[in-house]
Amino acid sequence: MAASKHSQPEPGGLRSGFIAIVGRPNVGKSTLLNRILGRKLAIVTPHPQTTRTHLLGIYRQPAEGLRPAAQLILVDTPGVHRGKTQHNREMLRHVRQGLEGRDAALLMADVTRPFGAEDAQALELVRLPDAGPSPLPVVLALNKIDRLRDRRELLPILEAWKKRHDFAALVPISAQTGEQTDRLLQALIELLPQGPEYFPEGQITNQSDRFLAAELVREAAMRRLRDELPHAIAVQIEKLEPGPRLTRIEAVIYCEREGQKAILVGQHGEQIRAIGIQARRELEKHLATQVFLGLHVAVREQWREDRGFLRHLEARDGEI
Ligand SMILES: Nc1nc2c(ncn2[C@@H]2O[C@H](COP(=O)(O)OP(=O)(O)OP(=O)(O)O)[C@@H](O)[C@H]2O)c(=O)[nH]1
Ligand SMILES: [Mg+2]
Repeated sequence: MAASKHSQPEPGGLRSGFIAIVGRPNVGKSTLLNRILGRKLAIVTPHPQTTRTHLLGIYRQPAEGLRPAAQLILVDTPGVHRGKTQHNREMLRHVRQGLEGRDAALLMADVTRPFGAEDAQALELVRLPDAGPSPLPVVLALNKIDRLRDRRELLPILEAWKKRHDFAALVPISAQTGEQTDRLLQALIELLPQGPEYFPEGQITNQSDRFLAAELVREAAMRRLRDELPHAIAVQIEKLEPGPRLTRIEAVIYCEREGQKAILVGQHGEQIRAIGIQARRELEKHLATQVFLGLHVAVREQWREDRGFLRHLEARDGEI
């Protein structure tokens, strides 16, 4: 098996497979997914623990020159962290599921931050995924190089990482500017076996519009909030009705306390109105249609410990 895994595809053959992106919160996993796909699919905010489930993004490369035809399915996952709530545990379960049965893993680290416990935990997860006995090839992306004052700072960071694992490749990148992301992409495609087209032409994700709509509302809200509040919200889509000229969406933003609700709504409803405007703009881009967005705010105490509510959220927003 292992030998055929990395065999060259036959002429005209397709390289295809799944690669999970794993790393501590806030390293830029979702930014990289969007960069490679060339469109916004995963939400991005300045807050850690933005991504809460795993999400597939399907990238296609036509054969050109030395480049093989490829279908690379990237799996974005929640940041590996040490939170203790039921919700935190569910997020970690999504990281493990994101790694299950994949062809390789892409570990991401942030060159502006020292190696920490969460990096070690992420490395441990990709090194020994529950999925199986044979080790996955792991590529390391050292992200945010645009923030280094001097590129020579990279050398000791690279050396230290090389000692931690026998990586299939190490690539310094900037997911934000796109620097070296193509090189990284080609290193990932190199690892893919010859395989089938897993998804039909045109499909870019496994997630439904309902899921993506909830994510875009959550992104708009998280971007306007500070401190602990971004982590205390959850979004559920109550209605998503496509019409000939307009899609009607009703969404509920849940928070945990009345005081948080007051902040979310803002004075005279200013905050919730601003969230709505931002979310509607993103939804219209994503759905390529006009959108009417109705937003409601509700309190659900301790929802992060409420297994039933967490399941309910996931089931309602689930995959297609
Ligand atoms: N300067 C710089 N900022 C970046 C880069 N990549 C991502 N960011 C920023 O880092 C923050 C986190 O990015 P995300 O893509 O949400 O990170 P993530 O790893 O998906 O985070 P979680 O979903 O919380 O695990 C955002 O503010 C991004 O704009 C980069 O290459 N350079
Ligand atoms: Mg993310």
